[in-house]
Amino acid sequence: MVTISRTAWSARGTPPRGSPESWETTVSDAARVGIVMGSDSDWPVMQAAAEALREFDVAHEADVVSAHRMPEEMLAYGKQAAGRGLSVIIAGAGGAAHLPGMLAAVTPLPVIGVPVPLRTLDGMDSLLSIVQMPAGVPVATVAIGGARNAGLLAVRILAASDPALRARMEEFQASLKESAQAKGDVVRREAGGGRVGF
Ligand code: RP5
Repeated sequence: MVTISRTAWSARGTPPRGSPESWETTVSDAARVGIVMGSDSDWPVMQAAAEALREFDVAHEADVVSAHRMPEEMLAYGKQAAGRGLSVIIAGAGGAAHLPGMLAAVTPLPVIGVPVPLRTLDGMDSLLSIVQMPAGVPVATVAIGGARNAGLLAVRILAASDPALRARMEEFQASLKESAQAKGDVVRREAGGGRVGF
């Protein structure tokens, strides 16, 4: 049962038939990863997390759950996340970015924080707000604007107990290696040199 999410995006292709309300419930109940953010202005950054999850066919939901503007709903989201079947929360926020830490305070699930860069301070404020958690309440913080890595880290967390997903992550890593090697080919060709020993 969904009590918080009003707007959700699914990784599961075509939405099931039915009313918008039942679609939302179906999508959110199936989600394994919750992507939340302080404002819709964070979405252009945060959608990279959703894209990464989609690449691995990991069902997810996304919504605005502001720590400062809707604190009761934020706490309810965090408290209900595990019971709703989520396994990982990705939380992005900018400025005084308290959302990831506050969610980590009320859920036993792993929380990945994404510092969203705002116009001022280049995202350093967001980064420091998220990364400097007190002992006992961890938030796995990715780089400023690093939502794609947040999505990939969520996949790795799920893959630790999901052999099929782990195999897909290994394939992905092999493809990264191939593309890095292709970049080396370009540099060596332009530099007029040969292999450098590996
Ligand atoms: C933060 O304030 C949000 O996470 C967002 O990064 C920032 C600005 O929010 P808006 O004023 O664009 O709604 O809480």
